Order: sequence, then C-alpha cells, then structure tokens
Amino acid sequence: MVCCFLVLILSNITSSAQITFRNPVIPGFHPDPSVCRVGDDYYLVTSTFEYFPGVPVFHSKDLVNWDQIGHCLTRDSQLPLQKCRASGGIYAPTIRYHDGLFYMVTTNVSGGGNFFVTAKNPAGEWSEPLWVNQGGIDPTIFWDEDGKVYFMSNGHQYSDGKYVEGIVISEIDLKTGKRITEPIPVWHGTGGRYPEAPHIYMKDGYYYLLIAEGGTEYGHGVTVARSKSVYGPYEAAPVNPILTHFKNKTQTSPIQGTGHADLIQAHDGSWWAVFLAFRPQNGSHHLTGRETYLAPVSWPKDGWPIVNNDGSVAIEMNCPTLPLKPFAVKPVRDEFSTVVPGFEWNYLRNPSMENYLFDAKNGKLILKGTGLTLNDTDSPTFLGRRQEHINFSATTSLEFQPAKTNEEAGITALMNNGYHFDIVKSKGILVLRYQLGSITHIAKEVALNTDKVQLRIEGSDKYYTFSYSINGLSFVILGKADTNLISTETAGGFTGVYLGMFASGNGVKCNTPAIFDWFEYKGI
Ligand code: 6LW
Repeated sequence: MVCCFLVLILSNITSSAQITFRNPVIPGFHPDPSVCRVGDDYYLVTSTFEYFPGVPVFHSKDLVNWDQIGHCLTRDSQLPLQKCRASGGIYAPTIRYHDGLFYMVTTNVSGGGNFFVTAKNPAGEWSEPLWVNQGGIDPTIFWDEDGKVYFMSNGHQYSDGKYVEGIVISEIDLKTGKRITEPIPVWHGTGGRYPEAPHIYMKDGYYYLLIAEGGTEYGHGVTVARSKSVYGPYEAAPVNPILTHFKNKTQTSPIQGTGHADLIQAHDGSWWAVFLAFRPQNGSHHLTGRETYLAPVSWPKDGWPIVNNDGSVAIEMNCPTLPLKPFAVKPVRDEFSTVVPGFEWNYLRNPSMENYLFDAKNGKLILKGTGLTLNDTDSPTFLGRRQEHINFSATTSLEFQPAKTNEEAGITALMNNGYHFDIVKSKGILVLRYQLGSITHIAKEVALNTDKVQLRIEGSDKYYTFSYSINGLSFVILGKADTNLISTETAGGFTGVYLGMFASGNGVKCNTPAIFDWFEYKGI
C-alpha cells in the first residue's frame, strides 16, 4: 500500500515537472517580438537594425516551434540603411492581420521614421512603405470595433517643436498612412524608465495597454493598464510589473532583461506572451543578443493578465502547450547549393550584389572584397548568421591566395563594426586579429602558403577559440579571447554576435575572389 502511494506521488512529481518546451523559442539576436494569428497559424517578427534583409517573419502552429518563412523588408526601397550606425536602422516591429491583409509597422531610425508595409502572404513580397508622420519608436496599430484605426508609439514632437513623452495615440487612415488626429499622450507607465513598446488589446469591454518599462537591460519589465476608452484615462494594474526578472527571486536566473512583450490568444482560447530576454554568460555579459521567449498567460474575465503564475519564466518550461508541431531540423552545413542564400543569412546594410556570387552548380559562395572593411559603417562584403548558442562551433572552408598583401578574406565573430574577432587569410599569412573599439590587436600570425584552409571559431561561456586546419582533420589553435571583450555590455547597442564570412581589399577593390566551399554552424 505504502509502496503504491509512493509510486503515485513520484509519478505525479515527475509528470508535473515534465519539460514541455524550452526557452528561448527563437534563440540568437531576435529582439522585440510581435505576433499575430490567422486561424491556427501564428506569425512573428523581430527587429533587425543595420542588417539586410530586414524583419524576419517566422511561422508556427504551436507558438513553441518557429520556422522562418521570409523577411518583410527585402528591397533597398523599403530598407534604406546606407551608412546607418550600428544598432540604427530598424527598431521594434509590430505584426497584425486584418481583413485579409498582414501589416508590419516599424521605425527606420536612420531615415524616414515610422512606416508600415502590407502583404497578402506573410512570406512576401511586402509592399513599399507607407510613411506615418508620427514621432517616437515602437509603433503599433489597433483596429477598434467601430472601424477606426489607431497608431501608437512612444513620444512625439509636434510641429511647434513641443515634445510629448510616454505612449501617444492618434487615429490614422490606413490607405494613405496619414494621421487623422494629432497624437495625444495616454500613459506614462508606472514610473519605470523608458516607457515603450505599446500594444493594445480589447477584452471584456476594456482597452488593455501593454508596455515595457525599465529599459532593455537588467531592470526591464512589462506593465499593463486598462481603460473603457481608447484615449484613457488608463488605470494601472495593481499587480504590475506582470513580467520582470529584476526581483530578488530571479537575480540568479539564467534569463535576464525580460520585457517588450506582445500577447496573443491562441486558437484554443489560451493566452500567451512572446517577449525578449537575454542569457548572461561570463559574469554579467551577453553575446547572443536579445532573444524571443514564450510564456503562458492566464487572463480571467474582467481581471488582469498574469504571466506564468508569478511574472517570471525559466529555460525549461513545464506548462501545457498547444499540440506541438515541430519543423524538420535543418542541416548544420550549408553547401551553398542554392542560388539565393537561406533566410538565416544576412548582409550588413544595403549590399552591392555584384560582390556576391552564389555558384549553386559548383556549391560555392564567391565573395569579392571592396575597399570597405568590417570596421566601416557601411556595407563591406560580408555574409553572416546569428550566434544562437553560448556553446557552438562555426567552421568554413576557404580557398583564397591573393597576390597582394592588402587583400584578405576570412571568418569573423562580429558584434558590430567596432567589436569583432577575425581569422584573416592574406598573402602567404594567416592572422588572428581583434577589433576592440579603437584598438586593433594582432594576436597571432602564422605563415601559410596553401590556397585552401578551414577556419573555425568556437564559443563557450568565457572564451572564443580560434583555429585552422590544412587537412580538415586536425585543427591548430591560433588563440583564445575572452567573450566579454565583444559583449553587448562592452560594445553597446541592441544586436547580437554574427558568425560570418568576409572579404576586403582594405581601401582598394580586391582582384582575387574568395571562394567559400561550405559553412557549418553547430550549436552545443
Ligand atoms: C526597442 C525598445 C526596446 O525599440 O529596445 O527592449 C529597442 N526594448 O522597445 C530596440 O530594440
């Protein structure tokens, strides 16, 4: 009998502690998530700053498994990023679906301000931008029951120069993008710094206004208020913040900076929050950017939304989910056998496509260096993908033997144009070079006269390790560098580390093509 009870208790413990999904649901630099639903299909977008194409679109059937299906901003006319500073460009987007059309609203802080694009198919093509004459960042749109459409952002400067802070709202005409009313402030949040990231939802006769406060660092959080009128006054929830890790009980959590959320009611009636957070490593540093997380929300009738019971989340979640529908696992090695790169690959700012040849027939990516380097606030020849894991290995096979010493090609771990670690192949030499703000440091040089070499960057909590191989079997370590040297806390900004291939003539156009045979990324 006792034994039976024990089995029963133990099996209950095991089932209640069962891991149902893991956070982050979209790892690597994927901040400011916004989500919408069409039937039982979910679509999610994130910010992209100086990277091209802009604003990835992910699809899911269960909110846990996400598959990228395209980008919203694929043309220079939609995404002018020429010479935009690191972490300029595209800030937080919102995605919504209304009457057969998808809307993606965002800000290009480096030119043009707030705008939206539309598409019948979220995989693309998306329309040209319609610019909205309203200031601030983090725009969102909301369709009221009476057919009026509202545009919200944080802050606005009126034509007389007066600036209003906090969350502002105006009515707009979606056909033209023109505002019908002047933006007016509706809520300043509960007193945290940087009230931003507004989203509005109608439930039980209330307008619920969800925002982020505290800034996108360790003090980040999500607060909510409600009103019977879209213009307010908004009454703050007594339980604010409804999501944050700035409290004592979460100070040692592997997840920090939880904030900037969007809520969604699933097709089974359950509520969920998607939001950003980061995973510190090597002390209080983070390298993989702000990532996309998921948590269940309980939202009783006439009550306030409660995120995951107590406003905190875990890497291993054990709440019930929608029926899980995972996607096929992608191969770790890209053989460059397609004429266009996979959606995971990005350029810096607006690329000159004559410098990139996708030789699908021979399975090669051929890069032509220009005078630009990775240090320029411009578009050097570079193709990279996000670091998604704290522990990873990225390897590429490069064929390059330039006649001139200024010509180089290689692999990089790049936080931004001021902070990156590079393994560089040049004339007869292999160099391990660190760019740390204004300091360029040559950590190692070895003579290398072969045309072909494999280059590898491995990541761990504390170190990046750099190595090369001539035969592809044994790797020789060139050096090790502390991860914190290029972390977000050191380099600043809103992005995360990219692992990429590059070529440069250091001030002069390159004559020698850099031929990359494959690129392999393995998360551990
Ligand atoms: C974004 C703001 C924020 O516009 O960071 O975390 C800014 N929240 O809402 C850039 O991602």
